[in-house]
Amino acid sequence: MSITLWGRRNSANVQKVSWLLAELEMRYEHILVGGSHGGLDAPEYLALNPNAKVPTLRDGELVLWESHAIVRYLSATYASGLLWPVEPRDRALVDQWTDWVATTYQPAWVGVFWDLVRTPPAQQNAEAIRKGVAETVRLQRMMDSRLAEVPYLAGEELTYADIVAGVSLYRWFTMPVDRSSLPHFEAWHERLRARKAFQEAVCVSYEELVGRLAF
Ligand SMILES: N[C@@H](CCC(=O)N[C@@H](CS)C(=O)NCC(=O)O)C(=O)O
Repeated sequence: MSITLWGRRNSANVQKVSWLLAELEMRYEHILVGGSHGGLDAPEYLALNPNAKVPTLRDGELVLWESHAIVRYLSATYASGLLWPVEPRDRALVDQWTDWVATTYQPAWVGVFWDLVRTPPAQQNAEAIRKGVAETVRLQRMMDSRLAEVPYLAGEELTYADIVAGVSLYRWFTMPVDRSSLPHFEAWHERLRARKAFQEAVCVSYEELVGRLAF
């Protein structure tokens, strides 16, 4: 087994993969590309990932891009029954929340991050920020209701659904937003934050992204 991960540490999509690899205590080579590191338009990178984004993962002969495909592959291969349930009914719940993150939650919270953190203050649109925060909180309220019943999004155990959603937490709780009180969502944040793998992969400074729209 020889695993290589390409991507910058302050990318939320890369953090899904590095968090998961840290949970599994897997050894891998990490090549820093994207953002201020550049390299995404290099022919050798485009040959691996024609989408010219991070993350990209190589495991032996297999090359994969799209963060959710990567976490699903790693979980199925190296964490079956752990981060990837075996029963189809349990697995379906993991994928329900994972797809919801891709289509609904991540566009909302990342939109707020771009409008509020990446956009220089002089160019910010207060109304867009207000709407983005309201939508993100509405979606977090959905998670709060779910997390009132179970400790993790898909049930009793941590799965990759928590990882793809949970990469939002460090940024959300450090951004200057008006956060509503959501006790079960906050308790889930505490549970995830207690994990060494979360601290290593997700609690990463995003200082170089502040006021920077370039990448
Ligand atoms: N849907 C893709 C999105 C990938 C993506 O947009 N990555 C961003 C970073 S989060 C990127 O590569 N931006 C250009 C850069 O970092 O230079 C995934 O989940 O992997």
